[in-house]
Amino acid sequence: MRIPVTFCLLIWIAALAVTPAEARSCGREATHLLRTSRDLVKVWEQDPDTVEWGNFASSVRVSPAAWFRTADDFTLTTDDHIVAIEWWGRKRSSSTIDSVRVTIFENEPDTRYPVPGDTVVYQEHITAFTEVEINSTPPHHDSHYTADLPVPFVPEAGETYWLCVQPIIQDQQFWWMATVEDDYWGAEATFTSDFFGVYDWITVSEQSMVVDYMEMAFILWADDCTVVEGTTWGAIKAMYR
Ligand SMILES: [Ca+2]
Repeated sequence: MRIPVTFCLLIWIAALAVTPAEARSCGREATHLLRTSRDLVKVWEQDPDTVEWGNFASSVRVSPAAWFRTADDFTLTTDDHIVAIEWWGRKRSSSTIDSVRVTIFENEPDTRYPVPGDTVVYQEHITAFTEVEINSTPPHHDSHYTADLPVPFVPEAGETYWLCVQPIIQDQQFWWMATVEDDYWGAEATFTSDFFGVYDWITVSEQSMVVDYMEMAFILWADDCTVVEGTTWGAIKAMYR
């Protein structure tokens, strides 16, 4: 017996109508990292160095006004939608982070070493984040931070970008924590600051008198709907190193 095409179409539409919403949403409606980690995919991972505890200034101090920017590079092989990030850092116990400015720059390869370019491709302020202390050496405290991005960042596949994380602090300082050597990728972290009169990006080791080489600790999470199989951190690492 032949079954009419229109009948089959009606059956298919009816099946879609009874499919649970979460099965079709593909995680896009649930982007809070701590609640829905099963819906997110780790696409970039530079873990913190909890042996040396290296760090470098990266923040906006409200009073007296000063800014410090440390940035590190990354790339993704597809246009994954980056919806959440993790980072680690140090601050004094008396300091409270008001919000966190996340800036992503284009890459500028045509200088004596790669640095962030003039073009800002993403900038948002995070007002909701988690802060979990992992080490205490008073008056300093090292913590692990987790946050959703207010707006997803959609990179162009294969492009290199620079991430800068700057907590906004009233009267103190924040230092972004360094990553382990095994997770080094691309170029060394770079730095600028009006406080130090450094307005052109230079490497952290060039700015510092005590740091030989440094890259920063951060993790990028993508919405699982946008991740293509084989494009996770491990695959990228194997491809480029
Ligand atoms: Ca790097």
